[in-house]
Amino acid sequence: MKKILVMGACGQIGSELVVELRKRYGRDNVIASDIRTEVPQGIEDGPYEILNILDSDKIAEVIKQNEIDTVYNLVAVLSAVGEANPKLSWDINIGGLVNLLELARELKFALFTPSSIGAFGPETPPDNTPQDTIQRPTTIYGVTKVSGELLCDYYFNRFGVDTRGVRYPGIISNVTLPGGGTTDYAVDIFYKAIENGKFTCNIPAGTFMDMMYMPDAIKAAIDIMEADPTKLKHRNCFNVASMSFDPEILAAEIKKHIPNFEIDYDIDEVRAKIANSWPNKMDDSAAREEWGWTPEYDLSSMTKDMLEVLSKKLQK
Ligand code: AKB
Repeated sequence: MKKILVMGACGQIGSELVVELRKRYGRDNVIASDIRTEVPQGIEDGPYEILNILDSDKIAEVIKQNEIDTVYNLVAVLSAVGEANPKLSWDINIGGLVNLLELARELKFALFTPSSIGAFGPETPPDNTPQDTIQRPTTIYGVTKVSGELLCDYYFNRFGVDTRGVRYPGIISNVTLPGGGTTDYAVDIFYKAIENGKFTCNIPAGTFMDMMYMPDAIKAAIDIMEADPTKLKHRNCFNVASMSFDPEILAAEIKKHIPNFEIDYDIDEVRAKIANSWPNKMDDSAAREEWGWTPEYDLSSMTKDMLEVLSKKLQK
């Protein structure tokens, strides 16, 4: 039986991952942790620890006490916030990861750390971005993501630590809002479409990025940690994809359900520049071949589900 610790459990991915992990492995076998003292609905019904990723001693104590064998590391300063505070981004994203890698080496647990489309840069081939290609990101977030991929590879090759990870697209979800990313518009648009019938987008029309619906993001995280390790050649940086669109295509899909919906633009130059340096659409064939990755949602099924779930939630 797995004993799991989720770090960054109150964030966009963590708050939904904890619920799914508890369904699969049992409530008491999944400890949620975050720096927050107030626990969001959905994860308050199971074990919770206040943990700072920079406090190795406290993390070690919780891991030893609970005989943790798997850690999901979802703590990250995202791309746009990172540009406003590069030192914080490095300290949290890399300082925190090094702490966990050292603990994993000593205490022998498996470690999931997500990378991102942010690990690519303007010199990367933007269409069907290959699994192995040029990675020269121009954001501090991207620098931490490439460094993280390499560090996880290093700890696996040098010390045998069971590190695994995927390169996430922008994640679209309806439980916890994302914070400080470049792809956040693709979540915000749904709230504004339902509340106001109108959305002002901070990313220019014509900017394509990979996106993924949360149930697929959760599936990717769990499936890769369950995968047969002998089949994994890329371990820490699998491209995973399910849909790619620009704001106009997403708006047109929403209009099929809300015909009067309107989009206009007020561009955030920092986010626009970041988005422009990222791929349009990744090739995820390595993940499909090495551990059977298959997403369940496309643009049309994601949009339908988002609007249904959010309409109910926002009515309350
Ligand atoms: C961001 O926009 O910073 C994140 C990401 C794509 O990693 N959502």
